[in-house]
Amino acid sequence: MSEVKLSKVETIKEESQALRGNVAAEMADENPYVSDASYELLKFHGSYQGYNRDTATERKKAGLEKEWEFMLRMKCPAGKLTAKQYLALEVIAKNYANDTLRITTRQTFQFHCIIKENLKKHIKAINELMITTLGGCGDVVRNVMCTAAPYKDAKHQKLMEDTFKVNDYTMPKTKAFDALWINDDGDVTQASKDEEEDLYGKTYLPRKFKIGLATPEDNSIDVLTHDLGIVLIYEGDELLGYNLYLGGGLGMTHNKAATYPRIASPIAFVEPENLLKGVKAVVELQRDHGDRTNRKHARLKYVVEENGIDWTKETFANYYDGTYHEAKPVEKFEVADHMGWHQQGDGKWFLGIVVDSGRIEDNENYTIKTALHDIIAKYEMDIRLTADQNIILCDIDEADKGDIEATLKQHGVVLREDMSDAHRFFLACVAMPTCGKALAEAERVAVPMIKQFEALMEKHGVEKDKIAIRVTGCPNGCARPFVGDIGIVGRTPDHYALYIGGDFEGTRLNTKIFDRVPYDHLKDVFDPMFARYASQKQEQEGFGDFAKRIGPEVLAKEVEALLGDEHKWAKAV
Ligand code: SRM
Ligand code: SF4
Repeated sequence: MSEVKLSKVETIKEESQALRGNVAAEMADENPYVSDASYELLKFHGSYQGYNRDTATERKKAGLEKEWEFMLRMKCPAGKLTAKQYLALEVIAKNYANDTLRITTRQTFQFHCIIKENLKKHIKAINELMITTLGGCGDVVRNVMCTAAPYKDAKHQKLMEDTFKVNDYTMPKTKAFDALWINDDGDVTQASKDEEEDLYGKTYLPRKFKIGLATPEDNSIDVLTHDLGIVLIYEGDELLGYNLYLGGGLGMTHNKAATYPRIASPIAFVEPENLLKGVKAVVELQRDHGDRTNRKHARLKYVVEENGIDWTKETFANYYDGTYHEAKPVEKFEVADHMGWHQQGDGKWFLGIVVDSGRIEDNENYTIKTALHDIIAKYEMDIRLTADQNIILCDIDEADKGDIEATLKQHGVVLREDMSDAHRFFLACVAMPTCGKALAEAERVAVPMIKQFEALMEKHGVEKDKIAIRVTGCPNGCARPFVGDIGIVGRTPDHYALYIGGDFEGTRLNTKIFDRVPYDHLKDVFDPMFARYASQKQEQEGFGDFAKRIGPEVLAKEVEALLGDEHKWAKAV
């Protein structure tokens, strides 16, 4: 039998002494960058090395080194932060990064443009706030998500409690993080015996692993796009237990059929006291069965899809220390809107504020960073970051609502009730200039794109319809474009593949209709589609459901017939 050739990263992990490698020495050397091995290990500590893509070509021509910089991602289970933490993170972003906080699609903050000599200071400063970046990235369980709404009822409290429980249980045990970044007397080259990773093992997982928790009434985290989606099943007020959905994931490569997005499948049900046993079984299943030879084929979704549902159930049952039960039927998922004002249930209010692409900065559109700073410094409220890159201010007294609204308006921040749904539900990933994978722009074209969609929807009288539009700079799917009503996915500079027919509730994948639409022609595709939607939609039917009913390919062919003679790109796929 030929020997299995593991991917390079497997050897790097194996030889790393529990994620230490040569990171300490390289952090201290004169280079503005690190080696390939340290690049891989740094991910586990929460950081990606990249470079400024806007300046790279010019600098190369001029014989200059790239502008190397590091991105840093915190862990922030359930998106929960205190005012004190928020205000301190603002200062850290100013001191060591590009003075912006970037809310991610997984409810945490990223910092961009950190130079190497500031990385250690940055991580240490975050750690002083009792926040870690360990496991922000890397082949471990990533930030654990749940619905961010801070309702003060038993169900939401339980959701939050469970999220923290799963997060704590899946944290890596390595002391490398403390040794490298926090304590000056830790061992930066050798792991000790008590650092053994009982859950992960020496080579951790084959790939990143994502866990999210939700209820059927509020799937605002797209729970079925997770490697492990955990859905709380209630009968009235009684928690019966948890459905475990396995094998969700969105990343793919354009025109490589072996890679694909996938919605997670219901595999098992576990009783309330067995949640962690269920999590353990799923993580171990992926640890032992995920493909360690090919990182493009290493996620749990490929294990589930290729071995089948029966195999997955049986294998889960073998790992699970308890009696196996089939998942309970769930009729439908819904998405609740947590933006705007809501009563918490304890006499206080929370306010959800839409942050364009999650980027908290003062810019020509609004001065949201100053507005949030002033409000949070004055009222010292708790904060929740949401899975759609927005922020929730909690625990607000009725009497303070007016002042808070006035501050936001004064800084040009549009409140939910004054905002179109196209704007409200728009997601854009980071993309250029920091993301090394971006094929086209996303965050930087989000605001003009929203305006285009608003104008089109208004033209056809569907501006009040909830439509989730999601744009990414490449098919890795970081803004979850394959589960929105409309997915716009970077293909080449200024060109996007288009997807329609997913549902607003995040339970159905959409379908590709065009491969390479120039940015300037996006409106030409959606103009006729919205016209037909406006005239033929059924009551309460979203655009994604409409597209699915008529057939994405039918709608695409109509656009092709309309534009095809004039435009080469207008060829339905
Ligand atoms: Fe992502 C890689 C940004 C959520 C799928 N993602 C990246 C990197 C690190 C680029 C890289 O590998 O060099 C991006 C950093 C860009 C930058 O400059 O900051 C990046 N991903 C993001 C964020 C910040 C997007 C955002 O605009 O908010 C999100 C951070 C989440 C977090 O806080 O942990 C983010 N990424 C997602 C999601 C959505 C989710 O998890 O709910 C997905 C799709 C779900 C999934 O995992 O399948 C996602 N990111 C990927 C992939 C594809 C993985 C795959 O299985 O093929 C990559 C590429 C990779 O891992 O090789 C990737
Ligand atoms: Fe980068 Fe692609 Fe993710 Fe966008 S979707 S942040 S371009 S990896």
